[in-house]
Amino acid sequence: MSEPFYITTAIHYPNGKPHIGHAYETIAADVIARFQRLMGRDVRFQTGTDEHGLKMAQKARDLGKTPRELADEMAGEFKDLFDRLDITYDRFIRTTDADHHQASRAIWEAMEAKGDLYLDRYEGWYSVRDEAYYDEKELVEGEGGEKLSPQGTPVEWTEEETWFFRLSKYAEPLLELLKKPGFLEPASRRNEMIAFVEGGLKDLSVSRTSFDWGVKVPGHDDHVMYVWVDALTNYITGVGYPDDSEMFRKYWPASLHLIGKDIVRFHTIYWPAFLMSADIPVPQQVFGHGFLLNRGVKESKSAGNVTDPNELIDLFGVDSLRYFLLAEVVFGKDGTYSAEALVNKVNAELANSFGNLAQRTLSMIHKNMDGKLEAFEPNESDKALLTTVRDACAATLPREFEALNFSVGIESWLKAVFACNAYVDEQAPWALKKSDPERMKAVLQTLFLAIRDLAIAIQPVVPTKAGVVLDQLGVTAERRTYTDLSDENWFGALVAAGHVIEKPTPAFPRLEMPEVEAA
Ligand code: ME8
Repeated sequence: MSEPFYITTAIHYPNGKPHIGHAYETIAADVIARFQRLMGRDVRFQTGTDEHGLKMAQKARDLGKTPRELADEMAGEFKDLFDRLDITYDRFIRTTDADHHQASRAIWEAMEAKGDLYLDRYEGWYSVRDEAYYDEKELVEGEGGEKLSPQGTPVEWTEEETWFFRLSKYAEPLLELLKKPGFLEPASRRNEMIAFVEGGLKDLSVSRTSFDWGVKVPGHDDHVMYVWVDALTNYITGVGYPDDSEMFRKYWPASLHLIGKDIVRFHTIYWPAFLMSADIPVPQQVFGHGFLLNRGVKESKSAGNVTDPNELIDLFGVDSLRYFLLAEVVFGKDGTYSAEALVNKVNAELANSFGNLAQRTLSMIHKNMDGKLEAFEPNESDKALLTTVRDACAATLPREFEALNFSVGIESWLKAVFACNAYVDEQAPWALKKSDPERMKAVLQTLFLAIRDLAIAIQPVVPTKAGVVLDQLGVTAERRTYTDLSDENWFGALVAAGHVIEKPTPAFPRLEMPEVEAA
């Protein structure tokens, strides 16, 4: 039986249209999901929308809509975008789903049964933008002397009767968890969380009475749960909690919660504490990726500098966007986006290097060999090239992707592409056509084998385009996993089947820079 792998993204606030940061996180999660499937794991992948809370309620009120109307409209935008981006999620969860309310009440009851919930009065600071409580000592001063959250968002003084969760009780096990290698990655995010716990944990206010857009607290209809309690619970709703189902046993604890660096506290302190309280195992890993900056400025709805990912897809295509984001940004660090950078990188690396390699090789096989493949004996330089390519595709790239070092994995792949192009220049198959036709065939077919490895390896990043190349090569859909890379009989079978290489059309055409609108 294959090993289960459960991956989740954060669930997105549908208080506006999705921006490129949302696309970035979900694409990265999809690359991981596809990679793990190709490694033979039994993957479950969940994404969705976080629809409750004051932020949603206030935004809907400003727009003259009900929160439900706003959530329906925007959840649709997120889902449509993820479908356009070829995101292979198994479930798109909405926190307004009925099974999610049931799961949220169940975890609440489990925490209550543990004696970890009590009623008291909350007095303190709250940021609606972050949906977060802050301690006085965490606040910073704005330009006009106003108090701001450490994230720079406005805070308001709040006083109301709320339920509290005994977070303070979990300081020791949380410290142990945070220090466990691999739990919180990248490691650079660990110290901040450890310092937060060591600074003293206060009990957490986990319900609200001043509005009612949320999951009702069991037995106390005048309280709704603090939005993060139900939001985090989405991860277990999606695998069948509270039922002790086969699905839950198979996929929980999650292998990986992929989230942005701004919400690490919620995922590595609050969430594990809720789970410990409810006697549910904690996730295996939380990875806090960096922010995507639009020419150096943080993309966000409130900052008004959002690039519509749909526009980027229209301009450049899905696979170009996926490739750029994964190859350009060091995963875990912040990254910068611009149309020029995207066009330049995609043209240099996909169109001119890999695309051109595949196009030239297949055209020459089509033209000079009537598209027919033959058994051949590779010489030393052919073997050396194939070893270089195989190492990159079957060893380095998978190892780096497993460790979520996407840009490093892609770099090793690209080096292998460059090695192929250098080999083409050295061997000059066009010249061999007259001087040594047998040698020309060996050269072209060596390249054919290399391109197959390269296309298989890069599938998680550019699934459609890699699929086009694999179709042109004649690699059947069920023989495209990382394990298939080491199947040495594959080429012989293709030759025996009399596969013919048709006249290829370029899988990676060059991108044009869009016209710049006058400022
Ligand atoms: O935080 N670059 O939702 P959200 C990269 N509902 N990633 C970004 C980004 C940017 N410019 N802006 C946002 C929430 N993100 C909660 C999560 S999970 C139980 C609840 C990331 O819509 C952000 O870090 O504000 C988060 O991981 C995700 O997008 C959704 O952000």
